Amino acid sequence: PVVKATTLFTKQTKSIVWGMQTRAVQGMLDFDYVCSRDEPSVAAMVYPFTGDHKQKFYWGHKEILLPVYKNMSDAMKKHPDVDVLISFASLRSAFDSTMETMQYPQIHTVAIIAEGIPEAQTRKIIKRADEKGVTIIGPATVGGIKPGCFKIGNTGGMLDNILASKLYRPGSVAYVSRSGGMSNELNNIISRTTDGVYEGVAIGGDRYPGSIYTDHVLRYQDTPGVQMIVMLGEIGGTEEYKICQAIKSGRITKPMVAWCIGTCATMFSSEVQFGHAGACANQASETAVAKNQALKEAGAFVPKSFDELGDVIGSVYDDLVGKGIIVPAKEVPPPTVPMDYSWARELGLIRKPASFMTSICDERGQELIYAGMPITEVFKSEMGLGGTLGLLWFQRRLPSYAAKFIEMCLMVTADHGPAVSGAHNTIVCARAGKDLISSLTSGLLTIGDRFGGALDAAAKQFSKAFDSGMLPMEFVNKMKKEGNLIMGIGHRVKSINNPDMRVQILKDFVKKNFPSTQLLDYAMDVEKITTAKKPNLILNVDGFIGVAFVDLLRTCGGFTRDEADEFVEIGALNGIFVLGRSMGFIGHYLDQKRLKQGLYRHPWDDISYVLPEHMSM
Ligand code: Q5B
Repeated sequence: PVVKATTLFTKQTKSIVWGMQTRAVQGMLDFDYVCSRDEPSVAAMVYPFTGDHKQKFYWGHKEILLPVYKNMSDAMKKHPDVDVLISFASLRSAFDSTMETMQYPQIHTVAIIAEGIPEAQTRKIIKRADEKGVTIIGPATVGGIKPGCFKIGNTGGMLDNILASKLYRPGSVAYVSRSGGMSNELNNIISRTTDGVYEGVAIGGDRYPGSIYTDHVLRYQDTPGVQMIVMLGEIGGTEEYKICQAIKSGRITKPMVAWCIGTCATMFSSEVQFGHAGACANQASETAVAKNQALKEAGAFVPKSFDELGDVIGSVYDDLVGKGIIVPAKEVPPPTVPMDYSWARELGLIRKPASFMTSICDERGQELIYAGMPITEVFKSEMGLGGTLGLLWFQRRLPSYAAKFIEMCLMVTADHGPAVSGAHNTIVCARAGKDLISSLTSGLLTIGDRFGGALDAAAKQFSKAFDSGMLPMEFVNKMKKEGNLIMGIGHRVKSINNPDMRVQILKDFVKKNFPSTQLLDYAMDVEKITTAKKPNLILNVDGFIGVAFVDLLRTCGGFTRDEADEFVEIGALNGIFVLGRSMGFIGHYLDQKRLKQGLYRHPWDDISYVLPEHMSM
């Protein structure tokens, strides 16, 4: 096999990240920045599922753009200085993409993060890597870190952890572990007991890791900056014995602290498979206890238990400092990296006034919440459309008669034929070739005082008169004297001789179910007076819903008087007509499209042209 590099990462190392892992890339860039690197360690990303484009990242306080390539060949061609590939490819695509990566001689190191790659594929990757002189880190790993130089993906955790473990500058201790999680624990232990980590690699938990303990330990032995080595082995496999051999043969001369985790396996009567695929002892020599014993006998510093690992690392380090082999460097504070807004917020370090406030619906959690009620509960309680509207418009779980009344209002206002202003507009718009939303809104925009939008005004006028103790006759006369129409009174086609059944249906229900109908009774007394003047001056559908709704809000028990008045004030009641009639307008739109109706042009004979006479000077 071709000889592999001893130094995998420097302060100039550039990498390509395979996969759209923007958080991991930002983590690498933040690490680079606190390490005072001159340039980001990520040159580009490769993601086959989008076209070539650029992604925005932060470099300290500045925003920068990194290229994303669809094809690996383009990325390699454009970035010949890259020699590391970090693969976030899934367990399904990692094999093909790693094999492709190794076609490019510029690549010396590949980190494979994916877990669950078939062992047969990993073995092919290892064979090809040996032929090409490529160091593989992984699969099934978080990667590795070289303080001051380079960080693979998510290794070392978030920036606060990197800072706490002083991973922004090199120490004298290099480590190798299988587990990515435990590598972070080693970062912590080593930073607390020594001058810090020089380099750390997690080789991954698979039975066939792309590189083994020995590969890295021998690299560390040959790296001048490394003064002591830590190996965190584990139950399963026999790789640790190669280290024993290397110590005994004198290939490893630097002090070596070692511990194999999984010693508790001996407490079980049968064989234990730990979390990693390779973490199972198939024979006595593969147990953690046997390997720890062998390492100790070979001359490694082996603690009595994992708890004492830090103490042993600390005492070996102190000894090296005492001998003058390690001279701790002066601490230089790293440059500061601004904290991400979302993280700072999560930690409660900052606050910002929200631009929006909302109180009816919350979709952020596991379940959608309507005014405090989870959507599953909304359905379980069978509150229907009326109850749902009660939650979203009035923020109350309304009594079932109220929910039913709302539903009836929506049903009776759903449509009143093609001739009414709104439906007419919707139809004309649809026939002009417009889409559903344009046609619908064209109809909705006609709703106002004269057509369909008199509910709130009727509620206000009638309740004001009633609350001030005005007699119905006084109210009618006052409005007449002031030259004002009474909102909710009058209809173009309906009259006492042609009663509006919609109003009749609602009246029957309200009379039977509402606790009180004071305002409705008052409005009906007004109607007696107006219809005596003219039979079409009935309490129309807008007026009926308006006054009945006031009775409902005031007497259903769910609202204070102020709250009830506020809903009328802010125009909630016209919403009932708008919502109901939207059903009809959509129906008219679909109808016109289905009937393939062409462009409408109003006939001339139906228009009276009243232009001014031609004027001569
Ligand atoms: N007079 C609705 O008027 C209409 C009077 C009045 C006192 C009144 C008119 C009106 C208030 C607004 C209102 C909702 C324009 C209507 C709806 C939905 C719909 C529609 C559909 C659907 C009808 C004749 C005489 C005059 C007037 C007097 C009229 N209204 N006096 N208070 N409110 N109402 N809108 O028939 O002495 O002869 O000069 O504006 O509630 O939109 O189906 O079509 O479901 O789609 O054109 O049901 O009432 O009457 O203007 O010729 O007046 O009655 O002062 O008196 P008309 P006009 P005088 S429901």
